[in-house]
Amino acid sequence: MAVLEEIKEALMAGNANKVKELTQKALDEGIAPTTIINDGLIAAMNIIGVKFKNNEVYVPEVLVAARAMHAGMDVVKPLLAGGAMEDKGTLVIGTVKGDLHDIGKNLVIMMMEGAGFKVIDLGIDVPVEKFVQAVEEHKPQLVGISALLTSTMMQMKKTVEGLAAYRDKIKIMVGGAPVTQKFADEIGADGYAPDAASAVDLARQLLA
Ligand code: B1M
Repeated sequence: MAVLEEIKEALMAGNANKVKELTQKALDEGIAPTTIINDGLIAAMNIIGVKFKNNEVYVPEVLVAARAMHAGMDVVKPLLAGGAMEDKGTLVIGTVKGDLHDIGKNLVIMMMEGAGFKVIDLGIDVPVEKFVQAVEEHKPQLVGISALLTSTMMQMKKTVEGLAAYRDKIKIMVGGAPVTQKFADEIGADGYAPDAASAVDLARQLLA
């Protein structure tokens, strides 16, 4: 299945058109959509995640790789009727109320999607009630909270408190530049990830 290797290379190079073309070629060769996703698209995104963690690639490379992954996903997704894709879990994520930073959160989303999680993105400036509403509606296993300002870190605490009634059903992960493991422990989150690739590792650990 040389085409899967070609998909991986094109994705890591951030070549969206090539990934799209090769994904179609793989389908034409009779390779199953789930194999293309798991052994091509997600596998390449995992490698990017490791490289990102090791500072071998940076934010722009991750963004173009994620865009290339989406281009491939768009080709195979329509063929996945009936949920043929393995369900890795659902993440509801948002940047806390008062905070408009979303670049880091969006990177986390791309990595999580790249790893096969379903992600509900609540966006920025998200009040506690909107997190609660989304948990009620989407029944996720994971809730992710991002904050980039020291002044909005307390809103993260309020969000964790607001989700108290759901703690037997959800795991809460937090992150963002001013957030630390110590702070995560203090506010009672289940886990803290310093970067987007670690967020995927953390999600896997929390659901294991
Ligand atoms: Co603002 N800003 N900003 N800003 N901004 C910072 C954060 C700041 C450190 C700059 C500085 O002063 N040196 C400072 C905060 C200081 C503090 O609180 N200690 C600051 C400030 C003060 C402000 C304003 C108040 C400025 C003003 O108006 N006076 C204002 C606030 C607006 C608001 O939110 N209410 C403001 C506005 C903005 C822009 C809108 C202009 C823009 C945001 C655009 C956007 O996001 N769409 C912006 C930007 C771009 C920055 C900097 C330059 C870059 C942030 C960023 O995107 N980093 C930033 C300075 C800096 O960091 N150098 C700064 C790249 C990103 C990939 O990293 O977000 O840390 P990061 O995400 C990482 C990890 O933290 C982690 O994974 C990501 C990928 O590895 N992560 C998670 C993040 N969320 C996670 C969640 C997880 C797990 C991991 O689980 C759920």
